[in-house]
Amino acid sequence: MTNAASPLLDMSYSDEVAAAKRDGVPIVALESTIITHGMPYPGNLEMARSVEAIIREAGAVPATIAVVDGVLNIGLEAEQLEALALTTHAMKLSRADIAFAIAERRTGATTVAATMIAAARAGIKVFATGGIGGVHRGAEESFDISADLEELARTGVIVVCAGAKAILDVPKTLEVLETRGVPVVTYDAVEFPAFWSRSSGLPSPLSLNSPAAIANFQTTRELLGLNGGMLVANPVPEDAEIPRQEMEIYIRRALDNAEAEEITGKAVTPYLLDTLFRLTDGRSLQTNIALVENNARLAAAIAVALGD
Ligand code: PSU
Ligand code: MN
Repeated sequence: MTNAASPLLDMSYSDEVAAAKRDGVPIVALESTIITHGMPYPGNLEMARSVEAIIREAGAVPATIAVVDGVLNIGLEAEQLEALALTTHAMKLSRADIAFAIAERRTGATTVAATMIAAARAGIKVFATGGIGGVHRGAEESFDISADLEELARTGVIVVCAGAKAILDVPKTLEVLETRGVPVVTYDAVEFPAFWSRSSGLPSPLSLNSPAAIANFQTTRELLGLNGGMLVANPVPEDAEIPRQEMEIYIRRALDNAEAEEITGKAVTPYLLDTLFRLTDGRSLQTNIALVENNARLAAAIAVALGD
């Protein structure tokens, strides 16, 4: 059967998000690749539910984004969220293939890049996640640079993360962001954070100390006619962090395994995250959940400060 040509994008809002749009309540977008490819079940579902609850407590509405059977969902109902956390066949969608999943009626989880595209389409300006994709170590050979960086340069959404994971080449990731004109703003610290660790050893290009200042900065960029997004880096809470030196040992081992097993392309990030989960006896997952929760809180405060 071929689908009849339709002028409308197959996009659907959850009841809660539809009401928030109608009533002008601030909305925070959430990605779904972190659920399907970033964490094992049931930790993934626990994280997804707790992050949504934190956003509601902060006076905003969560919109977890995913393509389910060809429908681009902006906000998932509770049963849909649970089903997605249990799915083992979801595609990992970025700019290159989000429309493929819709056109071919597939189910897929959105990465940072695809979530930004969907959020912008739905008029949502703030998005919370854990870590962004970036320039992989050895990118001079592999050319493995996440499409997340290019998306930040072109799509006007504020992305709140815990910095770049040290599985990446963090200095090169910051260089690419600078070249592409993406502001990198660390919240309440002068050092750019490294996901599981508060420290990367690198100064943050910019720092701001309040959600209102971050909102005002993005509004000023828009007034100046600058289209792209902004990366807000929020250091992991101290009581949940794994120190950099300790993490580096596990990361080297995970990278060696990835090379020995010849893991490439889209599979690289999920493979490394899973290996680190096992090497740290699940501690990396607890840290990951704590930092996403922390980011959800800040993203909600920024959305409230933006007033939409
Ligand atoms: N970092 C995490 N967990 C994740 C990801 C990154 O700690 O789940 C996901 C995000 O969805 C991010 C994507 O956008 O991996 C980047 O993948 P790639 O490097 O293939 O672009
Ligand atoms: Mn990649």
